[in-house]
Amino acid sequence: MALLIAAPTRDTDELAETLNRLEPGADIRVWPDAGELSEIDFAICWKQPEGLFSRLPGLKAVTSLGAGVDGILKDPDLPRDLPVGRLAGPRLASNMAAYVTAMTTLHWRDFPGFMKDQAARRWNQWAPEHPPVVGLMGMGEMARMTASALEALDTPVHGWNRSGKGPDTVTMHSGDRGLVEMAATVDVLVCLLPLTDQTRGIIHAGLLAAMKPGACLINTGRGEHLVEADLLSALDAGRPGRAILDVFSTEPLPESHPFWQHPRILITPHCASITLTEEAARLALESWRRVQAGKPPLGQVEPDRGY
Ligand code: OXD
Repeated sequence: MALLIAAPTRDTDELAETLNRLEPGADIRVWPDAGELSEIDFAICWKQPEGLFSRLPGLKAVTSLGAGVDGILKDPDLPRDLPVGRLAGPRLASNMAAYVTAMTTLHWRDFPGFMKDQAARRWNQWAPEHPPVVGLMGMGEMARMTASALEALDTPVHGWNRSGKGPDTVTMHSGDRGLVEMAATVDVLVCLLPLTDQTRGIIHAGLLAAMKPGACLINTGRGEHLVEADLLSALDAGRPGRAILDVFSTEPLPESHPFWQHPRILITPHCASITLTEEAARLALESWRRVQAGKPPLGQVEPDRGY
């Protein structure tokens, strides 16, 4: 029985070292040095190599090296009945809440404006009258903690998901019309959705045009939620007035990408909330033990639903 790490874009050596430290003697292998492939019964994957799953006949379950499973579920070689889990530690939701709250505040209090004032030695005292109204696309664990953090700042929170169900304190919306209505109501629209066939390209010209002039779009879901060309035209039209993007269709964002230079786009490098190595290793070992005991992996997802 062996655990395979197949995550070529991540620091796999550090993860392997941590797994070995936490579980001395465990058979931990790192792709492409994977040894006899039939011995592998559990895999931790992130942007795994093409064709990997068809080469692992003894695989009992796979887990994503993070909260999102889109990269695993879209793999054409994934066996349909293979249990898929995710590693979402307790810090993931609180880090996301911190990021969204910070970025909402940056927009609302216009900190980029104060930085320009400072550069020009200009004393421009002002503060907004009201807190911003925030709309959260998605109402999973990360969105719920984000909603609580925003509410602590007296921020009215709206939410959108498939069922229209959410915490009592959040004004919920659902359906295509509900999403447009929410976008038209809020000052800050935040995408926290999982990437599925239904949510790919969900932030397109039509939705952006519904936003209030000067509003802010924050995307911490996946780059593919946003139609990138539509955002550039929408910013030119002033709806939204600013975009804060943590995720991109191609990562790392290519040096030639027009987002880098755009005066009203703030870029962070997919760091809003990441599963850190120690936490990932502990959760992965727990998940592996569960699978060996005949239980589902931690955070098992429903492949047909996509999360
Ligand atoms: C994740 C991510 O899915 O980092 O965990 O985006």
